Amino acid sequence: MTAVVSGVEWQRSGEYADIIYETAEGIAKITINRPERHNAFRPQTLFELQDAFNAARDDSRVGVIIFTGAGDKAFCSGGDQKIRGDDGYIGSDDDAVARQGIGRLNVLDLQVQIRRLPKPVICMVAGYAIGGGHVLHVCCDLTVAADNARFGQTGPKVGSFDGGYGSWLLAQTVGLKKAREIWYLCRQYSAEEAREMGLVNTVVPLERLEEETVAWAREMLEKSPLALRMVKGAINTVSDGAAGMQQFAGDATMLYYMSEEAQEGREAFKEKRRPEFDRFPRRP
Ligand code: S0N
Repeated sequence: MTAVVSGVEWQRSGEYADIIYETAEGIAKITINRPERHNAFRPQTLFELQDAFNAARDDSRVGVIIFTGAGDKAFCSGGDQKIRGDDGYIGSDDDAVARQGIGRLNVLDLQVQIRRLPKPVICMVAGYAIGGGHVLHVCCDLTVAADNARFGQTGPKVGSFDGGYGSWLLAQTVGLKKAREIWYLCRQYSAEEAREMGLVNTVVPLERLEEETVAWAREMLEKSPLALRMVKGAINTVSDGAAGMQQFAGDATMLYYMSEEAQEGREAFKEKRRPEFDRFPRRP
């Protein structure tokens, strides 16, 4: 199915109940599609999001991902409080774990996936980015907000908290004092206030939201994909500690594999000869 929005011919694919996956011009757009609950997520939403982010990662035509919510009332209002059990969110009947009565907190896997994905992810926010939905926007590389956007955490008001990226990555983004204010007081902040505290990159009129977000994506698509990958990894390495280092080191190995020097080692093994590494400079 094709939909033309802001001059972009989005091509829909995948069989999903809670999300929409579309691609166009090297961009993947992933939309949470539960507007009747302000795009709150349930376990199935998160499994589908993980699948779509994987599809975008594996598609070599895709260079940038836009993550958004359906409608103009909310990007995402966090975990679906109406299906929250006593130990997490209770999934649907076809979920074997849910059938045992065990809840899930699988948003954490999605947060890590967004951080590890070696392509820029832009969060496109119209309306609310609240609770776990706010944390998802914090995990994205960039945020483009509409002028009707509202940001905030609700955890201490509704009996939850995010002590991971939702706390310390937020603190790294807006500073310790502001992060404490956001969590302790559970206030909502306008798009302009969010921009002033460095929580979003830009604010645009609602009617220009997608056009502007696509323009940012196109600008990045003109840049070197490997350079973007390494910069994303480098920035996240500092805040992700050893796990970030592991990702960054893996990227270094990938770049090494791409060198003639590494390929000489592989060829020598296959040809059962000594590798001729003296052909390569011992760089200063
Ligand atoms: C966003 C708010 C402020 C909007 O208010 P407004 O405009 O008055 O609209 P409403 O009438 O309230 O909402 C419209 C309809 O949407 C439903 N709805 C909204 N949010 C949710 C939600 N989160 N869950 C279920 N339904 C929701 C409303 O109920 C309404 O539908 P009707 O009329 O049919 O009832 C306002 O809606 C609001 O405050 N929403 C709740 C925000 C919230 O508290 N979210 C949850 C916060 N907690 C988390 O997200 C969990 C944290 C987390 O993800 C996590 C972190 C670490 C480890 C694990 C986890 C984990 O839990 O997985």
